[in-house]
Amino acid sequence: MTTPTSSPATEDVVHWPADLAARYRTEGYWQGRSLGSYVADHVAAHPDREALVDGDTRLSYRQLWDRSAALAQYLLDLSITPGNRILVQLPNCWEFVALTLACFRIGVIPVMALPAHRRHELTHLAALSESVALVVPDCDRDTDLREVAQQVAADVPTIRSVIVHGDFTSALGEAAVPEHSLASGLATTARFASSEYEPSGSDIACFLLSGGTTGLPKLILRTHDDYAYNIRACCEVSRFDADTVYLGTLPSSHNFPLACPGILGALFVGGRTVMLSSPAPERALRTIDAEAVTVAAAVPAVAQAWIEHQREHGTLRGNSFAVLQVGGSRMPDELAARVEPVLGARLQQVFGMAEGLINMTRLDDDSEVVVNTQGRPVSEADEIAIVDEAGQPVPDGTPGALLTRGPYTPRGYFRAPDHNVRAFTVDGWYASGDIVIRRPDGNLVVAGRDKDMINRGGEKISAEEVENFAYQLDGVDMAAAVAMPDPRLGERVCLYLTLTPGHRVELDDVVAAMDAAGVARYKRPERVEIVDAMPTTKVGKIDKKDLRERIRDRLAHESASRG
Ligand code: OOB
Repeated sequence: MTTPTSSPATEDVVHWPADLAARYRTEGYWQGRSLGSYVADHVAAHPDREALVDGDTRLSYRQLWDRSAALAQYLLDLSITPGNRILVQLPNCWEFVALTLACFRIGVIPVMALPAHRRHELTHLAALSESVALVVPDCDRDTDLREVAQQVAADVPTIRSVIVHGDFTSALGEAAVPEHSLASGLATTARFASSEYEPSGSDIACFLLSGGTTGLPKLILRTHDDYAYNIRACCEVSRFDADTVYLGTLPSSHNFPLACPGILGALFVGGRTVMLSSPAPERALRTIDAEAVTVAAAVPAVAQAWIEHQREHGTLRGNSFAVLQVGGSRMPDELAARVEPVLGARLQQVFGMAEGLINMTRLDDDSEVVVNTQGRPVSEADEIAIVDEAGQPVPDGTPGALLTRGPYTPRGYFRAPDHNVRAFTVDGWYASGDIVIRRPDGNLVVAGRDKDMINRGGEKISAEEVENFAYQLDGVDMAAAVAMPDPRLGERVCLYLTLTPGHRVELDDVVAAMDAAGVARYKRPERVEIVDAMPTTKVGKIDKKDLRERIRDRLAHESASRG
């Protein structure tokens, strides 16, 4: 342990109770192995089998393993050592997989930032995790991420280096810390002894990000043991095997495409992953045929785009495509019913969370279940409770708040004791904030939520975070961000404001304030409604239910009057 930041302090981490941890070990849920070791088995068994495809790059298990060793050595050479955190923000590319494996092999902990994150989010995540390095692409659309990374490094004293993927040659304005290139990392000769670095099952494997009901995302600590079980349980339910060809097209740092079973799942079973930088329908459907993809994962908005594209253009002609997993936000039943007839792939609904619990419909469920429910827990060791406002269990068929515990659902967020008190019960149940109905057959239907979040096509936006930006504007008295329905994305952000007399605030002003603060674009409100007063509940809180209904009715009225 070479620096003060080399391992998180124990008080920052909430562990499973010792008796339960012992049970999870004895019963084989936790196998005491590092995530990398599961992939290593396949490297040894069939080194030449193809593991990863990204455009023209095709890597066998052996080649992927060697590249991850080179990157691991590179991290070590940069004095990034076991227990250190690094903030990783990469698009879907083979280097993401090689780097993730590199971290898993030597116990460096990747913090899985999203490609859309900008200075505001990256600074918070780097500071909270005390990251020692940032790994970024050179740019994302029109944003120079090298510049952004240096701004973050200037604000977060633990950061010692920035590692750039892509063009690295042009001069940089002002550098707070030295830049290095991922390409030179890949050219490094590995010299480290694997056995010296092999993490144990209880070591931290990675940090995922919470969907965000509070101002800024919380960090979810996943251990090698629990995440490996998450992946294995999902592989079993999704029947992943050596013949699986998985299309990784949702942003890989999300739990769903990463580990449910996702990219890592395909590598756990000796299958193959095809990385695609965007889920745009034409290319995605062509890739499914060209690479004989068997399974893909999509959010409902992406599934809808694929279905429409297929109907119009008939792009998909082959017959490899067996399963389309859909999750991240509620899939309308009518859309669910169109998947198999149009795309020829069986639908698997996935209702999961980065905090743990994953529910899935089963591949041999009746169509009625697959179309109308979001499935059931993937593990027999998952505990779920559906409760009313007093915390009492509700009968099947009645909506209630979903609580969960289990071998891959951690007991607390990292360094968030105050928030943990609210998000977890004293008995360690995680309050998901989802309102669900359990049917007598055990399948769950997501009926709503009681968390203050907007789910924009699977991307989660904290209402509080948007409101905080509105409050920075002159003349804003009260602000309330709510979901407004959208036929494509499911929901978008509508911001209700009350203003001090004589002031004017428009959508552009809010967006400009968020842009100036370096906030990810997907969090931008897309409509502002000015009202004289906010409706309030009996206890005097802003009545968001009322606001959601108002904007829903208004949109319906506007669309009716457009004809
Ligand atoms: C996935 O993970 P997160 O952490 O981005 O978001 C979790 C939340 C859930 O609590 C729920 O509110 C919503 O996203 N959600 C769904 C859903 N899947 C997720 N709501 C309705 N229907 C669904 N099928 O989104 C995630 C993680 C792993 C696998 C799949 C999704």
